[in-house]
Amino acid sequence: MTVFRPRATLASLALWAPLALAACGGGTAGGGGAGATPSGDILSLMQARGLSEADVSAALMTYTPTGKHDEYLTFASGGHGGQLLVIGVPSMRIIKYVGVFTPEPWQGYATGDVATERVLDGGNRFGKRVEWGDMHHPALSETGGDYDGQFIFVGDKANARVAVVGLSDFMTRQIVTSELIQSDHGAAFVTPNTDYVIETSQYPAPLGGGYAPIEEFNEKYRGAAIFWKFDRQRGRIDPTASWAIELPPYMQDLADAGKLVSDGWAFMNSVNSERSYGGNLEGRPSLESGASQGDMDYLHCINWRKAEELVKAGRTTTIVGMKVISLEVAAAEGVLFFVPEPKSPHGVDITPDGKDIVVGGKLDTHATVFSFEKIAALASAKKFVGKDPYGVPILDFKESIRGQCEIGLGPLHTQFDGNGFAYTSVFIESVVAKWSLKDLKVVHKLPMHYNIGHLCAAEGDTVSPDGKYLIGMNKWAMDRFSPVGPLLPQNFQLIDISGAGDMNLLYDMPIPLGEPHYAQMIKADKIKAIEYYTPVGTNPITHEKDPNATLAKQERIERRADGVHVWMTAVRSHFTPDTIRVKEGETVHLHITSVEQAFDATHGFALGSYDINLSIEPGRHCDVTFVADRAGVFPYYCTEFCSALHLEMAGYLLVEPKS
Ligand code: CUK
Ligand code: CUA
Repeated sequence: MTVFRPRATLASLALWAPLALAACGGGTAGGGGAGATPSGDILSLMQARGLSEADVSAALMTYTPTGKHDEYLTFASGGHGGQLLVIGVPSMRIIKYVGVFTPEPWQGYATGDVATERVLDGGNRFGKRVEWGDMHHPALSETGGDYDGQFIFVGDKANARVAVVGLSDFMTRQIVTSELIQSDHGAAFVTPNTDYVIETSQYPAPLGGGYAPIEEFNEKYRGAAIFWKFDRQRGRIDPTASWAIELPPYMQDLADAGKLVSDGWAFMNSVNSERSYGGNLEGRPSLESGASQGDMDYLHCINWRKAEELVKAGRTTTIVGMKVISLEVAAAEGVLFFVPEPKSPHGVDITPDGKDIVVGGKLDTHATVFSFEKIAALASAKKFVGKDPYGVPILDFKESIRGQCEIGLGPLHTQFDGNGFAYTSVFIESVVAKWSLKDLKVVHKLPMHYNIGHLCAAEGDTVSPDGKYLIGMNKWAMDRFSPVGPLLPQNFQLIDISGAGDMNLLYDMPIPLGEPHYAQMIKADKIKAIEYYTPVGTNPITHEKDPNATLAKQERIERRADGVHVWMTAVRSHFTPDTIRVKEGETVHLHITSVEQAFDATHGFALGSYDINLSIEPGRHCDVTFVADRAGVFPYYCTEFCSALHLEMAGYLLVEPKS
């Protein structure tokens, strides 16, 4: 049994001294230090729970007492769950799920509510609704390269969609998609003032969604980078002002926008310069082995400011409604350059000063640090070592890099603190490697459990990262949590990176949803969320008073040419009207307004068998349209326990049979 002796780190915790004093029932004031002795109560608690001194130290750094808020909010992708997760840091409490690519009944998102159904329909592919998405990379809106807390954008890899989520109410406002591309991965990434949201395809296919035999892969299959124009005033992407650049049929991977000195450029890496397209039952090598034959792939460097000029000058062709700069034009006009990068790279991350581009090697043991200054100089001097088969100029690898950091097995993604250190996830080795950007030397490795993918540091993608916290987003959980069958959660591990030296593991948090890929962590006080919708009857998508908003005493039922309209209000603890009579086969339009203006006084509206569930937050207006095609008696009720008479907040839809 080890005797508990507070270390300097423990004693230096601001929380520690008061806790020790309180626990000792007063004790001697004297600034904590080595003199602060834990009470018998704390010692026995530690013994009973088998906690070490390091455990208690970690607990003190993450424990967030009742009523206290977290310093940071992390927005994590919910992977193929299609939802966005909001997590408090350092407590690692899940605060919200935001329905984005998937209907979310609790929020009344696309489960009958017309406004949100339309948002989801914005992402329809080839005329069909898609009710799930594979969310990979959230990107907070930026002003001057810093997160501004207004919006967050996310990409759906499977269906090539990008969504806009408003952070005044954490609602998905818009989903856009272009059939130009059939998948994405380099999405979503924003330029430093959120002029553009970048979405880059992953798996090459004929542009626009047509068919071409796979044997014509090199000739007919292409990638593309879409630059979605964001209209901050309207809080919407403007598809008509958006454009794309055609790319060769390599598999473009992650992207990042330049900042400060490299503002105006975007970078994305790629795998499969071999242009392997599989066929392992047809006598060709499998896609995977064919794609990893060569030693180098291509880092794509895009001068998007120049591309923007070409678009303005009309140097585009239009494919499925999207203006596209052809590969030929992009290569000839100095928009697109390639730099070789080590075998099967994965992450590409721009340093906070915008000077360097860090690429993780995946099948290489290095993080390669490319110099923007060198790349830009070679590009403008037209100093090329050759061209790829599509005429894209290639710069010399050695002349483009500042150096390489020997990281370990399988470096993927990199984040930064504000103190000159980079943190790279090392997938195969299952560690986070902390290394110095100055001399490119690893200073510490912290084991992860297990197989880390992305990592996310406080304000980590901005021009001024905070350091402090890092989250390792681990792909496997294995023995970390209670067994729950073969499908296990993933494990987000919170790491203290505040010190100049070693990193410290603080907390394990299971993520029982999708496969979260990436996250961004923002200072919580940057987010100005509303407490309720005002004025009463606000449509949460337009943020304007809805034309069908219903105030108290305006409730009514009218029969019109297009069906039965019900203008309804919800308030603690009744719906008005609470009796709705219709005939079988009639179309029913419900216009429901919560006339509440009280914080957290949310009502729900569930109409079972008709597949309708709404969340009617205070002041929110919801519309529903359905055909009453089943005769019978259908209760509707409030799904949020809103008051002592919540159970009585109900009514009946009476559908009278035709005959
Ligand atoms: S990816 Cu998942 S670990 Cu989609 Cu950014 Cu690298
Ligand atoms: Cu309203 Cu329960």
